Amino acid sequence: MRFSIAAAFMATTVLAAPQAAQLEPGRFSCGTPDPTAEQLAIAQEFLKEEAYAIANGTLAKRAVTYVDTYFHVVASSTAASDGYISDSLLTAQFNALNAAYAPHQIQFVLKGTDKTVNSNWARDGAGYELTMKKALRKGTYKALNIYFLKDMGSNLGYCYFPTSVTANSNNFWKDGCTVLHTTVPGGTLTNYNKGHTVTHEVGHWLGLYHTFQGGCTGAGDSVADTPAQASASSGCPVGRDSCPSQAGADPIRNYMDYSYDTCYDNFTPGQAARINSFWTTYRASCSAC
Ligand SMILES: *[C@@H]1O[C@H](CO)[C@@H](O)[C@H](O)[C@H]1NC(C)=O
Ligand SMILES: [Ca+2]
Ligand SMILES: [Zn+2]
Repeated sequence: MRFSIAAAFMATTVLAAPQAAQLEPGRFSCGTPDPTAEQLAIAQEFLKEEAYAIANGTLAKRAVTYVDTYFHVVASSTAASDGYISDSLLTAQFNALNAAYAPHQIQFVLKGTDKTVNSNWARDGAGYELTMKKALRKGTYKALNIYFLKDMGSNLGYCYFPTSVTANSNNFWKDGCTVLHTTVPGGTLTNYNKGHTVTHEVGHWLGLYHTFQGGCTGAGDSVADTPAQASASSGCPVGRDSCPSQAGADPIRNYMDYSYDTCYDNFTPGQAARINSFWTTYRASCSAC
C-alpha cells in the first residue's frame, strides 16, 4: 500500500456538496457527488497496487475489517410515518448491511443507536446538516455514522468518500451517510425497501464509485472487474448491455448500480480490494481523528 497517496492529495481534497437528484421520483437516486478528477486519479493509483496484491495472494489473506457503526434516527415526530424507525426495522437494516459485506472481509459492529425528534434536522437540504452531525456524530474517522432522515428531497441517500481529514474539521464532522427512512427493510418505499440503499451508500463511504461512472470509455469506475456501463440502470434490466463495444454486460446486480433492491446481489473482488485500499490509506491510518 502506498501511504504516500493520502499525503500527496491532502492539500486540495475537499468534500463536494451533495448533489440534487437528477432522476425522476420513483427511481433510485443517489446524491453522492461524482468523484473529482483528483479522486479518480487516486483510484487509478490504487488499481495498480491492487492488481499486484490480488496476483500475489496478499489480498486474499487480509484479516476481517470491523467497522464500528452508529445509527441515528432523525424524525419530525415519534410517528413511523415521520421517520421514527422502530427498533425491529433498524435491526433488519443492520443485518441487511452486514450480509451484503460479509463475503468481503468487512463486518459492521453496531455500537449505538439514538433517535431524535427535530423537524429541522429531519429534512435534508434545510441547512442543518453540520449542526445535526456535530450534535450526533460518534467515534473516530474509522466509525460509520448513518443518519436516517424523514425527508431527503428526491434523493434516497448520499455519503462522503474517504479523504484526508483533520480533527474537528467540517470534513470530519460531515463524514458519514444520510439515508431516507423509508428505504429500510419493511419501509414503505416500493422496490427500494430491502435495506440496500444503505448498502450502496456505505459503498461510497468505503471508497467505491458508481459502476456507470465515466460511461463506456476511459477509466470508468477505476475497478477492473466491473464492466463499463453507459448510464445508471433502473429496475432489473437483465441482459442490459449499454456499452456493446466493451467486454461484459452491464453489472446490473452490483450494489453500486441503481437497480431495485431485489436485483442487487454483489460487490466484485476488485471492489473489495478498493475498499481495502481506501480503508487502509484513509480511515484505519487516520491518527489525528
Ligand atoms: C504483494 O503485492 C503487494 C502490492 O504491491 C505488496 O505490498 C506486497 O508486499 C506483495 N507481497 C508479496 C508476498 O510479494
Ligand atoms: Ca469498471
Ligand atoms: Zn450512489
